[in-house]
Parts: sequence; C-alpha cells; structure tokens
Amino acid sequence: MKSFFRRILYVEGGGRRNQSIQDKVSFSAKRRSKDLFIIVCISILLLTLLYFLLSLNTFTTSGGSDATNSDKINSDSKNKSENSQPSKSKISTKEISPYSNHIFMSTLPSSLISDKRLIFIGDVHGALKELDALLEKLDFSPTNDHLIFTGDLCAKGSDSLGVLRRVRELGASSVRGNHDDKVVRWKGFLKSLEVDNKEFEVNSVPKDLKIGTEHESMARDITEDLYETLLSFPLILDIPEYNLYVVHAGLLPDIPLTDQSPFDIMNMRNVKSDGTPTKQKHKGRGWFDLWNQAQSQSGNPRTIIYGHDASRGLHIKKYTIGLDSGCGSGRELTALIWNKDRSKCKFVSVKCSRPKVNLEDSD
Ligand SMILES: [Mn+2]
Repeated sequence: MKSFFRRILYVEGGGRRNQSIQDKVSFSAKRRSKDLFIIVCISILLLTLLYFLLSLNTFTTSGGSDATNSDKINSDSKNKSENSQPSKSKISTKEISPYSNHIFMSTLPSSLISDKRLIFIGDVHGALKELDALLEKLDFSPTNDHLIFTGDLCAKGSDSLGVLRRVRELGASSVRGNHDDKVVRWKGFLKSLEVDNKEFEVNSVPKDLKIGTEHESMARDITEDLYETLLSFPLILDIPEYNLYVVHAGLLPDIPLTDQSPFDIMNMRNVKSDGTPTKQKHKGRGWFDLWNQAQSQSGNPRTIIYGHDASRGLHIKKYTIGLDSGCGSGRELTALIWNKDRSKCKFVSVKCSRPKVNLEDSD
C-alpha cells in the first residue's frame, strides 16, 4: 500500500524530474493509470456501501406500512431513537367516509355535572351483563349520576345492541369509537341504497367497509333510534369545567383541535418518530407521552380520558387516563368515579367473560 502511494507521488513529481528517460516515463504512466483505475473502483465501492447504509437507516426509522416480525425485533433499537423528541406531528391522510356523519366535538352540558357524580366507563364491547354488574357495583342512580363512555360500545361481545339500548335508556354520554364508527358507516351505506337494504352489488361497497363483518350485521339489525344514538356521540367530548377531553383513542398536542384527523382520534395508539400517528402497538411511542409532556409546559393543561388501548390496560398518567382494561378480550371493565381532586378519583372494575367474537386488539 505504501509503495502504491509512493509510486503515484513519484510519478507526479518524477514526470518533471525525469523527462529525458522516455521509456521509464511511459512505463510509469501505464502503472499510474492502472493505479488510478483501482482508486476509482475502490471509491465507487465505498460510495455504494455508504448509500446502502444510509437507505437501511431510513427504512428502519420510518417503518413500512405493515407490521412484520422484523419490526418487533427492531423495536428495542428503534425505541432508543424514538425516546428523543419527535419531529412535528402529522395527521393521517385517511379520507373521511361520506357515510361517517360524525359530530366532531360536543360540550357536556353544565347541568349534567353540577350536582351529579360523573362516572367514566371504558370500552364495553357489547358486554351487557358486565355493564349491568358494574352499574350495580357502582350503586348507580340515574338521578344522582351521569355516565360517560369512552366509545367502542359495539363489537366483540354478545349483545352490542343491548349495550346501546342500555346507554340510551340511561341518558348516558359517549364518544365514538372505531368499532362504533364502522357500524355507523355500514348503516349509512345501507340507507343510501334506494330499493332494498339487504341487496347490494359487491363492487358498490365502499373500500373502507368489510363485507361479512359483525359491523355489517349490526348495521342491518340496528333500529333507527339506536342508530340516532350512535350518531349523537361526538369524536371529542369537551368538559371545560374540569379541563377534560374525552376521546376514544387520542389527540396530538401540537395540532389545533379542529385540524386533528377523525381517523386518528378514533384509532391512534402511538406516534412514530417522524410524527405520524399509528394504531400499531409496536411502533413509536404512546401518544400520551407527547400529550403529558406538552401539558406540563402549558399554562392551561388539559387531561384526556380515553379507551381503545386494551393492551396497555388501565393506564394512568398526570394528564391522561386510559380506561380500556380489556373487557373486549375477557379481562375487565373499568369505571372511574371522577373527582376534581385527582387523588380522590376512584376506579371500580368487574371481570368480563371471554367474548364470542375475538377480534384482535390491533383493530
Ligand atoms: Mn377501539
């Protein structure tokens, strides 16, 4: 290697010092061009290697759209980079279905909370018996208490319509969950069919609806009054008296409330390192970390009560309270008896039986 560079340097200077020795110069020129060719080859190899390493790094930090085993394997190393401050949040670009018919935000009437005990309940998922057992354990009284559900009243359990009926009878509040939303969209589509709700061309079904799901069958069976009840539940419920928001999944702290995506509000669990929300559990970090971080620096902090994240279970932080303790997968149904003095808040749970329809939590 030493002689290789010396040879190049020698010829560089030697060209001037030994011009009279023609054949030596000619021989050296050949050697020099051969050496330069080797240098160019090595440079190309190094640049290719550098490019490969850079593109590999980009892939592992941004992640693909599908969860794979390699995502799980890489999660430890990824979490290190994701513990640093992510770039500014982005909302998902999922289009809103024309059958969504959602109310973006409502404010809980002050009259409902002035003299009443406020009770928040996590994702019921059609578990009517368990809901009734919880109400009994809470010593619930319609005149003294007001119930607020975190959404996903429907799907997975055996009596989703029964749960909706009960929620309507009790005059309870709720936000819309991702499963409730699927029922609403199916119902909206079926209602749009002019002649017969039972028949449709497979090709005419919007891409965001899956045929043969329990959401479709619920939409076929739901009565008009229960559909109206579902429609009345907003994506965000504002309770300004207690600086509370209720949503099904989550909110991003650095995007104005009205600009947040309905899909994200009902589906997100984590935020990836590039600021994009995701419903996947193994990518990025919990959205609530970003929310808590932002509220701790805010002069007017807001607390969010939410559901949806059964895999994390009851998840209590200073400015976020996750209430989905997995009734939809046979674990528990949890209620929070609110008190503006957070140290006096109480949690009450009942056991849930394993549901007949066992959808994945990730949905
Ligand atoms: Mn959900």
